[in-house]
Amino acid sequence: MTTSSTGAPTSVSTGFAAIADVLAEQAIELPSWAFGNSGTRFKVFATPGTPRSVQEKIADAARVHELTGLAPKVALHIPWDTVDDYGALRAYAEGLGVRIGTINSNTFQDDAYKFGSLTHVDETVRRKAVEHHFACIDVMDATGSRDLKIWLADGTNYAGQGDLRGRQDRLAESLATIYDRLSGDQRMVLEYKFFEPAFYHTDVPDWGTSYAQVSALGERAMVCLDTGHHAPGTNIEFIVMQLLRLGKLGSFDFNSRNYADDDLIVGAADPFQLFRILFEVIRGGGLGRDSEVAFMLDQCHNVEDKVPGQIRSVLNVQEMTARALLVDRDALAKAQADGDVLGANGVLMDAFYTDVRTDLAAWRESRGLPADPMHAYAVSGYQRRIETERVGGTQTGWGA
Ligand code: PSV
Ligand code: MN
Ligand code: MN
Repeated sequence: MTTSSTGAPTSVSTGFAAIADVLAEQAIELPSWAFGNSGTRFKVFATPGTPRSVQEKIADAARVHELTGLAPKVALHIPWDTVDDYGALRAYAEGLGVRIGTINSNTFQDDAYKFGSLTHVDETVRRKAVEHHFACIDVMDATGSRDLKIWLADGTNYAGQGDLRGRQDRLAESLATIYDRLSGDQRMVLEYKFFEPAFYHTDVPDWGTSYAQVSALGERAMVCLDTGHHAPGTNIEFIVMQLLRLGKLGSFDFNSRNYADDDLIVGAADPFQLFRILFEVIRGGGLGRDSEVAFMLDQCHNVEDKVPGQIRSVLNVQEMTARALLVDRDALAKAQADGDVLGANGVLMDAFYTDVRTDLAAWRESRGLPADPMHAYAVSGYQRRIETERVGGTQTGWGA
């Protein structure tokens, strides 16, 4: 039993049992690139055991799923994860108990894209970028992936460098051509980011621009919200609420940040923000069987081991989801209706401060999972094995 900020018992303790089934519906996609080496422009540190192929990345992702039951999908990045036979890759992944998730396009590492890709003034460059997305859709057809994720590095560094309006119009036309190529239940998700690598303007800087662009396309085009892509102080949960309200929240790229697009372990920098975001997800119907919102991670492990880094990440999402599910929504609604400012805030904080770790450990054990997946990984010998076996070849990395 816990008590509220007023000292009275709350229904938070009505308990964990009530949320167990919803928790079981949580499915998180791991980014293949989280298992590769990454770093900053100053240095990329190589780590023993780092995958040398997409198959080894998938094997690591499958290990995270095996120990947590939380990560049944792996997102790929094309061309980083190029293989000859995507049908065979799909079978390989499924043989390890995971599926291929979102396909991420890449129009930011080719010299042709120096001044833009889907927005470029030159029709030939735009065509090249559009055709890369067609190739990504071919990959989706073979892997059974539902989502094509587009993050663009397009933008300018100096005022006057580009025609902002012209670039937006060309973007709309390029996106429409790509969207028309999707079939069945395939979707496009358009990610926004307010800076970097362009530092004056980016062509999809914010949720409003992404929303305007995808709304013009149709109902299978949605917004992707990367939690690290906002100016400091932005109320991200408000954006989550608004996009769910508009039926346009397609997916998350979860990570955490202290300064910029840090891509740190989700929930590491600001667990309370993660809690607030997940509360709005739940409140808006974004979690559960009927939701189409994809929960992806977009992270880089520059100095920590990558597999346990991903295990920690999905566990953090689960822990804050559990706390957000424990919010006494009736009590909250009543306090809000009564204008009880501190009472309403107290209801939320009671759930946030509830330690769910023991309940989660028991919940995992009841499903045949290790109570402590971090510990289970540490004693499993997997890290030692990959460090011994993965010698020779070229380690994969962000941008390679
Ligand atoms: C670059 O900011 C970025 O981190 C975007 O968030 C993409 O989702 C990711 O790279 C992979 O392309
Ligand atoms: Mn992202
Ligand atoms: Mn990013």
